[in-house]
Amino acid sequence: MSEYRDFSPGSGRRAPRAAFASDAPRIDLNGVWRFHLAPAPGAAPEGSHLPGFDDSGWGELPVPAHWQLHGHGRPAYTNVVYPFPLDAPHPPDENPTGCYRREFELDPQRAGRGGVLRFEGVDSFFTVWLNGRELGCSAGSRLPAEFDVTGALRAGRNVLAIRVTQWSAGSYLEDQDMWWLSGIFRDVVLLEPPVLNDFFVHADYDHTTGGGTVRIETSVPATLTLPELGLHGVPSDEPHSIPAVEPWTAETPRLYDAELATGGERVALRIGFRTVRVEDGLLTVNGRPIRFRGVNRHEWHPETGRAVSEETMRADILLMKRHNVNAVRTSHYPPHPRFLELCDELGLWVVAECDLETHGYFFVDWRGNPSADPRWREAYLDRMRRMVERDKNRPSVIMWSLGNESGTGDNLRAMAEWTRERDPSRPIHYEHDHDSTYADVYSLMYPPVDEVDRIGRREEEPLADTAADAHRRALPFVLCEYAHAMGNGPGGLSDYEELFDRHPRCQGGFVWEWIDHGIVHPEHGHAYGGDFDEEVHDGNFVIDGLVFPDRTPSPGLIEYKKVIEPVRISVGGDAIRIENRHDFRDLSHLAFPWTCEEEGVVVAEGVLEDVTPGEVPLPKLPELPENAGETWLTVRAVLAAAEPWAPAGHEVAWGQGRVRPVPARPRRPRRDLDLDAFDPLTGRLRAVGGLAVAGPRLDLWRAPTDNDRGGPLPDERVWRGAGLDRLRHRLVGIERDGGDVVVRTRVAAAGHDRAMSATYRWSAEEGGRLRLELGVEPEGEWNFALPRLGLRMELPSGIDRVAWYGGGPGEAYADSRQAARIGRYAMTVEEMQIPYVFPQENGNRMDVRWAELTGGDPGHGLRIEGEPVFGLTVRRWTSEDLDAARHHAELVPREAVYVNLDLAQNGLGTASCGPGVLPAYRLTARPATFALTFAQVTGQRSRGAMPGMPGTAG
Ligand code: IPT
Repeated sequence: MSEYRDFSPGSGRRAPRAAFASDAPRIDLNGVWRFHLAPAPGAAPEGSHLPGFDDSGWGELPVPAHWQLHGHGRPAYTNVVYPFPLDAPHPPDENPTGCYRREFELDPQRAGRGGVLRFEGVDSFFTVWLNGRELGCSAGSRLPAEFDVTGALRAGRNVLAIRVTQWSAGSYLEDQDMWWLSGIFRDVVLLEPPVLNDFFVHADYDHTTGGGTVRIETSVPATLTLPELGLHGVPSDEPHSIPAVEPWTAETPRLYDAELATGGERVALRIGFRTVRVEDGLLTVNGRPIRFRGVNRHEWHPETGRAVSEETMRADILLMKRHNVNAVRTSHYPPHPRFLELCDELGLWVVAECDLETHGYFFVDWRGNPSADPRWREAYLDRMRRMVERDKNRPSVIMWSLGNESGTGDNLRAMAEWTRERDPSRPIHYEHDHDSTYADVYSLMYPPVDEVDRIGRREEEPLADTAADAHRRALPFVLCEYAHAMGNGPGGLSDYEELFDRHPRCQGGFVWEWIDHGIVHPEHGHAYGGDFDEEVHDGNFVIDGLVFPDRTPSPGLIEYKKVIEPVRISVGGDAIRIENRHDFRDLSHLAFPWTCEEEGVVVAEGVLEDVTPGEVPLPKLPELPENAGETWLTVRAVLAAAEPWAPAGHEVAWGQGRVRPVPARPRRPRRDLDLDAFDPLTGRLRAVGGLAVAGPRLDLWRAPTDNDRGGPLPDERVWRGAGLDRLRHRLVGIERDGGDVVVRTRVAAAGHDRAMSATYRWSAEEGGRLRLELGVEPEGEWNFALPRLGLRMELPSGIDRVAWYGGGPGEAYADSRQAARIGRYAMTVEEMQIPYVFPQENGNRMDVRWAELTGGDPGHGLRIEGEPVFGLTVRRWTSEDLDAARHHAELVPREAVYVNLDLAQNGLGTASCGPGVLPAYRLTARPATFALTFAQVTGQRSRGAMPGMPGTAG
């Protein structure tokens, strides 16, 4: 039981083999176990591995589970830094040790047949005893381990004891950016030893002939039956050519049911025919280059951590497929094996990554990195073997990844060499080998767009070694991580997508990452690093997913869905252009309904017939009256029939184009405006009609996003340094000019001489309308991007509904706005909020033409019209409240509604890990004018908020 601190990956284990279920009997050992957490391995209760031990004083713990999520010890989060000294292979002395015990009964008739005890995942090191006999031990948390129990198994009562150490030598190889969570967190099962111990399916597809070949290497001779292809009881080990098969792809996950038989045993399997190659500098499947529209997926559930149910695995895949995601990198360890079977079934490309990361050595310049230390060689190879052997029969797995962020070294090379030998059918990925000496694809994380562009043209910076350079330059390129989805963002997805479209070499990438790893917490809602008083931690860096911890899609996923849509629909001029961006499928599974909306109200609809890629003429639209409003044609691509991952009618893609412009606004007769409408001390408007307001005034501040807070020189630091979070407004003058009222102010922060002069020209128009023209003039040096440029006002708290015509339904920012479509929407103020786990700027609706904010009482409302558009944010707390809060649960509604009306906001970028806001989306300070009209809503209900209005949400 001392191996937890040596280099060896384990002892007493069976050789790794494929994951599969035969019809051999099995005993499921999941369930409630007796449990005791000792403070260190040496403190485990004496004799607690022996059958006679009295465990009546122990508690209970479910298997699979992490003990920290059941009241024993506490979760801890670090990204790169190890939470213990770099002292390999020694774990720290404070090494909580979980002692597990359970009994099971064995039918006496079965006892003689022996057994195999299989663990799918134990974090981080464990030793197993059956009936007091030590069977062996194993490290490698997210990898299976099997033990032969034949000599130890008894008829009747059996006692299984497991001791799991939280830390081990293996922990040095498991420094992934995630929570440190321990225990038996995947299934445990006792199998009758299978006759057929292992097999390796080779099922290739020849795209030139449409034929396939199947051959299955087996550990003992077996026969293969594949009824659909006319194979009945043929020797499995011989190649069988099939003249015509339907190939497996992520878009068309065609699986053939088959059966291997040997002795009396049968193994059901599902075979997918496909061929993966790197040829002519491209990664191809079945002869065609593919595009990754991927995500990095950690296994996560906010209540059970990395112990995830099949239901959760399926939920992930369905959500991915419904958001046009076609690929998963299993960052940074093999997932539960069932997940990969579901990927086979539902169709996702998988880059299967080994359970390996030594990132914390970065902080000591990679001194002592295990990747380059021969003493760790066996542990590295062991991890790779266990993954490849387990998952080799999954058609969805098209690439093996050696691990993540583990520097370089011969142990990695050895993993690659072994893998190439064992499975030449799949290319090898490893990002941190920047010279790609042992990888088959060139891969980077978080490069800026200009670098991706150079790589796309195969014009990247040369390597010193010309042979190595020639090798790498000939490889396909993927982004194993890009677009860090932390908090509000990522911005700039479409800029990457354009490069993937432009350069065949750029075969897409994997957004970092799929899910926020928040942990359900009684006080905080969702906890992140530091919430468990960890000594070292990395705060909310673990909250960086495209879905919230509860798997609600965040706006980042909605944007990604739009950016990567497999059909591009552009509506413009006098035609609709349809581009098929699938790698394999045509458009026959889609229907193309269209709607024509005048100011967001449907005036005509229909369905385009027989759509093929290319130009489709515009449908015949109704004649609209001379004074009709702005009109848009929206064409959608929806599933014509249900697919296993979504119902018929599910929207895959859409495009919109304006078919009639915004009508010219008639200038309304002006009235004289009374100075009394303004606060004489501040110059702020006091009411719109009968509705009391704290009138609009210049606002430059937003609660910094995680991306604003990232990068070498975070925007946030610049903004706070310039005092944008504490601007003061000085009234310079308020005067009548003709019938208008002109309010001049100077807006600046303590200690600074830079200022914005803001001039508000108010005019009264017929019908109680108030038009505001804001002129902004920067004074002094404003050599940085502004968070926002606009107005903030306060309305009475009775306002609770927002209806608008413009971009929606979700939030949008300059570099994350593809998913916003022009329409008419209605929501409550609460529904306008995006509940980022770590509070920050959110909820901006772009391109708003008009909005009506109303409450229960007649007349209790405000209409705002843009000239032509504005950005709209409505919330019950201020930007300052958002800025101060650390968890969503801390946001408490105030007795007012705060409304931001923006001319523009800065983009989002992805600087929390990666490049900041691109120049095109940066909001630079320059003289600007901005006009809006305000009017009291007098009807019972605003017209925008009418229920049942087509094109509305919420
Ligand atoms: C990169 C890691 O591979 C990933 O695990 C995660 O930590 C991500 O960053 C950030 O969330 S490594 C980083 C140094 C680019």
